[in-house]
Amino acid sequence: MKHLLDITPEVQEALDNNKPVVALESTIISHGMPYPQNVEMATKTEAIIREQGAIPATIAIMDGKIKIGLSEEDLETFAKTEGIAKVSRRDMAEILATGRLGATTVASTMIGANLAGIKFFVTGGIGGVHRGFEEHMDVSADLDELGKTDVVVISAGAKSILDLPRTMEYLETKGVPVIGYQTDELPAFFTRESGLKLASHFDTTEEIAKVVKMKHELGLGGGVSVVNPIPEDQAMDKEYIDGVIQNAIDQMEKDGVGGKDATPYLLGAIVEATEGKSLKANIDLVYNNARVGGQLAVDYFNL
Ligand code: PSU
Ligand code: MN
Repeated sequence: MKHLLDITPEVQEALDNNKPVVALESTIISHGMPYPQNVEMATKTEAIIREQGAIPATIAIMDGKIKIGLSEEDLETFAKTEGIAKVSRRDMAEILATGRLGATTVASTMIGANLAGIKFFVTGGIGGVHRGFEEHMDVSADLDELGKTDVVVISAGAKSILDLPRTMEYLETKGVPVIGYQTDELPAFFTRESGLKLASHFDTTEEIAKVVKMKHELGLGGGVSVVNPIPEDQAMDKEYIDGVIQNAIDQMEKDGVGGKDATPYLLGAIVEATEGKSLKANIDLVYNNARVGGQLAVDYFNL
């Protein structure tokens, strides 16, 4: 299916010569943040990956191809075009077949990265088991993708819009290592703590690179979740943000929103309720993930 990929020459050259490449997603641009902060975030994240010595490859669907590496113009398009499809595994074939623009989630970015041969992927937060699972059974396709697609995803954990204990149980069932970077606790995106202890944690990216290498040698398949807490001075007050999130979930239920619209709805409501404070934290934690993810990719290729 290589004909379905449109890889930039720079990324292809890096892949051919065993140089570190780091994938980035486009749903965070089109549906995760408002314009113009989203395009600034996307551009600077790519620059930070480069500073670490790796090549960034933002992934999206355009013109019937999975684009691996976007131009500045493409980033701008994904940042400001209204109505771009949010594409998870389920939606990929349709959006490719109809030639529409598609912003890739963690799940579909992992699929694109894996098809291209990219082993590392930096984002903000991953999807998970939504609160109220017993009623609506909303589990992000990101979790199943982590269970089967061999890409390392570096994030700041998952937002407490999700049911974090059930998210961890699900990942354990799927055999996904969740590795803390300089923390023994699952970070909850805006905050460093969730109260959930991790089975695995390391203080250096070199040690994590060795674990990833061993997993590849074992041929186990499936992904790895590396979780990197938001820096202390950028973290939000836990009680404050938990209150904002609870209000957003209550309002969402009243508005009858669910399915694939749930996550974008909640992200938007949180930015609004915090008057942009959450947006700043969100952007800062992506930069922090880009530093750690870029370093991890470089360390892996130096082993
Ligand atoms: N969490 C965030 N920001 C995001 C997302 C999640 O803090 O932008 C996006 C990612 O693209 C993730 C997707 O893959 O939402 C999950 O959506 P869903 O819950 O519908 O699977
Ligand atoms: Mn869902």
